[in-house]
Amino acid sequence: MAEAVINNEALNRIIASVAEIAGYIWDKGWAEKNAGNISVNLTEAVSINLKDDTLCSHRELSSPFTALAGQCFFVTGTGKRMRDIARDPLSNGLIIRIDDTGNGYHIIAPEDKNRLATLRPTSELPSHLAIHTMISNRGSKQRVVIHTHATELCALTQIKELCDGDKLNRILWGMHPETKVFIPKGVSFVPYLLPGSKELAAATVDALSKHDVALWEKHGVFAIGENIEDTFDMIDILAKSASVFFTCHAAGFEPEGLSDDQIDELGKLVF
Ligand code: 2HA
Ligand code: ZN
Repeated sequence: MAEAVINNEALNRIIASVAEIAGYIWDKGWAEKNAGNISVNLTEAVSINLKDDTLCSHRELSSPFTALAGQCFFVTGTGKRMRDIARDPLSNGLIIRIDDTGNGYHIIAPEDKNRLATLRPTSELPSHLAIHTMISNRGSKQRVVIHTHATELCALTQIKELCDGDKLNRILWGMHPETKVFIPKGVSFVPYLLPGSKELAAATVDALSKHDVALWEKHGVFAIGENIEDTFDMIDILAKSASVFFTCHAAGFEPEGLSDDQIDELGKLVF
């Protein structure tokens, strides 16, 4: 196996945070079976020094990611359950380094060859790497990408007349003051496309170039952030707003919502 030298302290902190948040996602009921996936750009946080990368297991990517050449990521494994990632993140996820051409990647960890035979990155790897490329190109500090099936947000995009960014934001901001405060740019709406497809990856990159959260029609949510806690919190806050909306409807009344002036006032708050 590869002679990879990893700065373990920084890495352990990040992996422990991934495990903690994966557990919350499971507890929330957003992660049936293998639903959802997480990736974290580790390039600056850890120094992974490949002494001999020819010894690492190498795989081709379905399309090249040249801008990410040499960058390292933690990615959850395809078919892996959030509840298992919470318990044992490095048996249910991988650390990969995009090779110097960007056409493939080396698997740095886990170092157990038997597990490597079956462990593959998330089926949404094209979306994750396309988003990391966009983030890397614009030089922002965001490092984390979370995809999950937040039930309340999935339900919102089942309402055809709400499938529009402006309409979704008006409802989400209106249901709770914290939503405008913590997600001031709101969400983008991505019309339904095949999961795992290049088309969905391209549409998601476009959506996340303007917002930190994208709602995938009838599927789930993608969010980007500087650390995994804050990224999860944005999804949690949005899910709260959606939950208030549905609770009011279930109780038989149309929620009044905050007024435009109240939402504008919240947008000016500085923390
Ligand atoms: O990881 O959620 O969209 C499984 C999925 C695919
Ligand atoms: Zn999904």
